Amino acid sequence: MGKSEFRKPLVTHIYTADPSAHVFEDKIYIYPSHDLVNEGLDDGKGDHFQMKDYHVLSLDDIGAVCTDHGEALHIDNVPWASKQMWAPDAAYKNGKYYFYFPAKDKDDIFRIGAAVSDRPEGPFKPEPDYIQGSFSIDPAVFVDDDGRAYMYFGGLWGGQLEKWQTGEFVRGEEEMTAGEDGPQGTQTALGAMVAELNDDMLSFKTKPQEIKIHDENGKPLTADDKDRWYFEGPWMHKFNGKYYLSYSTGPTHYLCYAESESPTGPFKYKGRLMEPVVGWTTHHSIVEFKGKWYLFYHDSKLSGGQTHLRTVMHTELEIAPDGTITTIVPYE
Ligand code: FUB
Repeated sequence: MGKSEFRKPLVTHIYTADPSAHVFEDKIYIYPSHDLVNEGLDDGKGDHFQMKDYHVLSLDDIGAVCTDHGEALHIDNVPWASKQMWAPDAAYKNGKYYFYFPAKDKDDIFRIGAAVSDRPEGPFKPEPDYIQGSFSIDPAVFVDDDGRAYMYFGGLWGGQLEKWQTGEFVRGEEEMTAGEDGPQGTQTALGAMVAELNDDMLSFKTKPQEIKIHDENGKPLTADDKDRWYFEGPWMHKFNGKYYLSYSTGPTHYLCYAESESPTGPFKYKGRLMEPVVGWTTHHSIVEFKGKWYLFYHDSKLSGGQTHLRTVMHTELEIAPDGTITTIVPYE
């Protein structure tokens, strides 16, 4: 398939975003957010993202018609959650499919929940409480070749990551502008968090630790390095034995990636994965299918640029033997 055949909405009957793609049962399953039209304010704190449920999509093959398997989980069935079901992910282990999702709890604090199914498309049965020790948004679960599973998570501003710098949630002033309570200027930027999961895939084995991304001189990226800093949307892929953490830079709208010898880092910044798309957020996943690599991502073109009404799509990636990814220019 050429570039023009890719890079089109996978479905148009609903708005979808934040696609986490995995190969299960020889098909590509896509776990997106389900964007809804709403009156929420675009205030930099994400209040216009008021999602209430998840649909699972799948592709039998590249170029096939995308199937919507319908609602896989609704917020009304999650006892601990109050609102804002944001970017999810899924994993397979021990004969079960695990679905991970962030939502605000009854105290307006983002937590990460888990739900289980026998089928990749769900429906998923949520656990009664969120994963203890979890916080912030955008879970991405990576199961390594040795069977160990890691959850990457965390997002700034509306995702509340900077409110956890002391290890406890510090609410801050209501009128505070998004990001004011995080590191500034030449201070070290905050990183994504990583925690190893227990074999039950429903609890943390290790306390979440912050991932540092270093520049070409071995120095951690700083808060003013906004073309390269970590903002949200972590994803992990392994290529030729090395680990690649990719992520969104938020206000500068890039997708970037960094390389490590270990799934928990430290990582060295390696490059830009994708130039900005129409819309504010970029959020992606990377998956290998039948010997080729694909990027799943979203833009806001279908909704005329409304930042909270997005559509998932995919394209092929070119990865060199040393892990370097050719930067995607989305509309070329
Ligand atoms: O979909 C809501 C939020 O927008 C996600 O959690 C972020 O990654 C951004 O895409």
